Amino acid sequence: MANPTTAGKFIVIEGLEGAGKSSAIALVRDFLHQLNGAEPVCTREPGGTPTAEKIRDLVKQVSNEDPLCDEAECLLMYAARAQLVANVIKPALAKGDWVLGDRHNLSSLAYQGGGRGLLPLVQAVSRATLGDFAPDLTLYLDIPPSLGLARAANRGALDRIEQQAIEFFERARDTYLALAAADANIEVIDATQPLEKVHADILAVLKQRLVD
Ligand code: Z5A
Repeated sequence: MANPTTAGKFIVIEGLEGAGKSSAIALVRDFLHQLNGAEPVCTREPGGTPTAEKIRDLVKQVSNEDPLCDEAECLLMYAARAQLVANVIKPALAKGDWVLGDRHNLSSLAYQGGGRGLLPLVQAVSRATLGDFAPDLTLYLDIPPSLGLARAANRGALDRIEQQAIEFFERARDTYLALAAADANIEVIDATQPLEKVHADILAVLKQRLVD
């Protein structure tokens, strides 16, 4: 591919449950491999380091004896993210590697900020833990929650966050869209389209933002 960018960048895929992140990540990973001649470092959030994966288990499990309160959920998301950024993402970027993230800070703004109504807490913890650190490009796969949850319904038992009422996901989607409208580094992809069209739109954005 012509004119590859040499310094590593941090690319993130975001979207509600069932938006199609898994196949989008495979597509972007292949694109970056072709562009740079090397696989990007792939991360997922919450998770991606041994400590952050333990936190992932904590936030996903249902406990009737000790239900996770919204503030603890928010702080745990940032504890996991701080570990991942410090021990994986920043070292990889410093080496010149590309990093491809399955979710990042925008998920906390959407789910904990919009969904849980904790935006001031999310913004304060985000500033305190990440400072100005942010992805170079985020692809937000936009889908109405009713469609996303229907697509994801066949995947077995729902975790604690997946069990939230549809209004929670609607608030999260509204927040995703509002933040995307205000940030030139977030591209919205219409994920209600057939998969081939979603992928064509993703490749068009990647070519325009990373190659042209
Ligand atoms: N969370 C949070 O609250 N705060 C945070 O800061 C962070 C996360 C970082 C992580 O769960 C949970 O944590 C998540 C947000 C919260 N909870 N929720 N809800 P996860 O990592 O286990 O799950 P996920 O990230 O939500 O989902 P996923 O499984 O990784 O991917 P997906 O995008 O939801 O779905 P998919 O597997 O790619 O696609 C679903 C199905 O739809 C599949 O069968 C596809 O073949 C099909 N599909 C996909 N695209 C299409 C199109 N275009 N047409 C037709 N069918 C399609």
